[in-house]
Amino acid sequence: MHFRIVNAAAVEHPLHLHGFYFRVTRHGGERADTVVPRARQDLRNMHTVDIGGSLSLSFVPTTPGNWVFHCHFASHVGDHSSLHGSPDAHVIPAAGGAHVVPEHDRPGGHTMRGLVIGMHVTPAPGYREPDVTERRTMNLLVQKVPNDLFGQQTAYGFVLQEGEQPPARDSILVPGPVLELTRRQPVRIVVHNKMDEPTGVHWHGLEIESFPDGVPGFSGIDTRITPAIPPGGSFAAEFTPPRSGTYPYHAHLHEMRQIGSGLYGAIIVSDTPRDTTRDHLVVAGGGGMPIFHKQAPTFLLVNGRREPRPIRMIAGEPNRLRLVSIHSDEILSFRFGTETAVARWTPVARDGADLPSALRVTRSALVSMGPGETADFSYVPARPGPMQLEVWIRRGIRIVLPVVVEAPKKEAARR
Ligand SMILES: [Cu+2]
Repeated sequence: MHFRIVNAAAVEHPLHLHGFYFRVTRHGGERADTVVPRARQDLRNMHTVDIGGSLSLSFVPTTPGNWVFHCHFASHVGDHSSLHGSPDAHVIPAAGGAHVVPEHDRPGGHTMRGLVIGMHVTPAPGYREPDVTERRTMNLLVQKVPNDLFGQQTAYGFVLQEGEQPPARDSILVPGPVLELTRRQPVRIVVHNKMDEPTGVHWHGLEIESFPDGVPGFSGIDTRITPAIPPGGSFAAEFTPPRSGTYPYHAHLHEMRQIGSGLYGAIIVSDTPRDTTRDHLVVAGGGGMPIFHKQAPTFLLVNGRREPRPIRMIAGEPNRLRLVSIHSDEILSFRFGTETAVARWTPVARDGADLPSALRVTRSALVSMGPGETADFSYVPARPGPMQLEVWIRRGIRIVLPVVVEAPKKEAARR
């Protein structure tokens, strides 16, 4: 499939393809259209197209079912961006009573509107979904806690059940718990909705089957469609992650409210257990309902806090930084360095996929990412001292995550 996209709107759009990676073959602006050489085409499931920009992308739809290609700004795929519900959800008398809302826009259908394209990938004859009985099971609860965000707003959050007893009704984590998965190990993530409103969870960027992909009322094949998880209900997402990398997971229903209020987290798929003393995860997202039209104040949290806990590194040792940008409605900028100088890091992965060697070029440690984008970098600190990772939204909210570089211990230095 080849898509050619022209952004004629006065705002950028972080575009996301479910189910498959694509390659950007050309990108353009007001004055030029640039061909991307094959060696520099990385695998992406997101690309932010600039104002007045254009984009050519190519992908092969290898897994059958229903898939969406959409803008990842929550305000661009919700009720705000459509005429849904006005003046009558079904028949508009002004149009002679003849305007009937399309089938997909009826109650019980999916809730995405605006900047979204639905695609049906037809199964090849004889296609059968993988049938695996032995799966590692995780129980992921979705809960709400009133007045838990800055004492004002209801916090929404995930929590993993450890052992037999479910966690307390008022326990949540923002961001959600890190889902540490092993590549090629089948999992069953049972999502239990303990809230008073429906939800659905998307495992963003994982190349899995359509049914567990998590778009309520749309994901699936033929008549087997993912339902919204009702209050008190549960949904078993069964899949086998095929690729090691860094991914977000998040609510895929009423995204503005649910992601904005805390229903987001990170998935890390690995081949071997991670050494978390030098493999660092940074999840930047919202902490409260964003305000439509992007007026301040728009909340931002880094690892769930306005004053995030420091990361520790040892001089001379290689570190991996995994950055996840998952605010519901804002592009986030990241800068790593000392207070006065930008460091240089080496990009190693984007959107969960390892980068080709032509793109693993050490450069200034600055990156901007739309909602859902992830980027991994390697960095070897040269000397001990204070460093920092800054994260900000253009209109001014800025959070500083301290990075403490320590001198190597003597044993470690001798090894
Ligand atoms: Cu996403």
